[in-house]
Amino acid sequence: MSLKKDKFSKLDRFYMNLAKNLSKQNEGITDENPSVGCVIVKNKQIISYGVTNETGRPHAETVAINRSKQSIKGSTVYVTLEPCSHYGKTHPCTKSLSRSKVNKVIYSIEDPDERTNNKAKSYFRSKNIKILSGLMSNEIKQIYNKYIYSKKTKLPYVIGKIACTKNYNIFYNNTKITNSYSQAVSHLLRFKNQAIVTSYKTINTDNPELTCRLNGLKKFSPIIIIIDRKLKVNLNKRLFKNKKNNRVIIFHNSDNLKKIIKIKKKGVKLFKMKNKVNENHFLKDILKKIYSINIYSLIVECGKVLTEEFLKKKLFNEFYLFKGSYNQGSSKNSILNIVKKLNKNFNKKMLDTYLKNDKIIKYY
Ligand code: AOF
Ligand code: ZN
Repeated sequence: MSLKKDKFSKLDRFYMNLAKNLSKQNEGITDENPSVGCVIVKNKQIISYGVTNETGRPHAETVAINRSKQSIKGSTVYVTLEPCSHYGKTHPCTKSLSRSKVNKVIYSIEDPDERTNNKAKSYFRSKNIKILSGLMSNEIKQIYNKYIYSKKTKLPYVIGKIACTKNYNIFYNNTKITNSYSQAVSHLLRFKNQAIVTSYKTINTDNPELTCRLNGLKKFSPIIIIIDRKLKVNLNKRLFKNKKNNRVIIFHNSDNLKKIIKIKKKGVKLFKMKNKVNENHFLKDILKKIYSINIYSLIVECGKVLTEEFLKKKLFNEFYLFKGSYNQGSSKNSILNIVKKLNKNFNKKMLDTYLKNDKIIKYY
């Protein structure tokens, strides 16, 4: 029996693994663009590396090309994602690499973006540059699962989140029911995703800030999207006092001109949804619109009603249940129905991180 020879060497794996780790560095802060890692190797030495820049540009390959202190002619380039071939906000990376006369390109997975998908191979071949793909593709696909889902379905990847007491009650009025470790994880979710979706009710009752308050990371806070069909949101709340109002978007269905003018004065963007007729598709239509404004990942952080609505319509891709360590509250604030549905519809696992006495259950 003949064994099929692996087209990749141990060293290829080593360099691609470095590129993979690099790509994780900017995950969540490259806007709608995926965070890509790139390592350039010449004469068995790493001569440069790059990761997609904050806010998505320049791309990883350009960062690596520009960082190199020596010519990259004759080198091998390892990239986690197929180098782009399209003219978007930046020049195609395929062209930049070919112009630099690299010898070989190894990328892991194909870019699902239609503008560039599966185009790099024929381009590099036409330029006599060796090209291989598929290295560590199973692992690297995991990193881009939100991006791939979003490009394929033309919808954002939706992550639900809710916090409850040990006996499954939620509280209003900003009472803390989970500890500071849980809160750090919830802020990490805000850091890693582009937007937060919430309801006017949550704004009016909890008065949340909805920022990422991990040390030094506030500038990477998500865009805030409020679902407020009848424009009932209270404009005196904390959210409208800070200067980031241009990062607040309200989806509504109202003709209340007076309120519309007041909201616009605050610098908040408004999107009016048409489908009064088909109430059933309201959330899905909002998600489609959110994708069209270049948001590919979001967290839904709201109360019982909107969470249940998302759940009923099967719009969550994954869900985090944060559970405090005390029995508190009253059963009128119970989310047991939600928990039952989550248990029925998803796989679950306990989050593997230190949380003192709290628990976070990931549904996926
Ligand atoms: C790469 N390297 O580091 C990234 C790529 O609007 P643009 O011009 O910035 O293009 C965005 C698209 O580029 C994005 O949808 C994806 O297809 C690709 N991302 N490509 O060669 C990178 N981040
Ligand atoms: Zn590119």
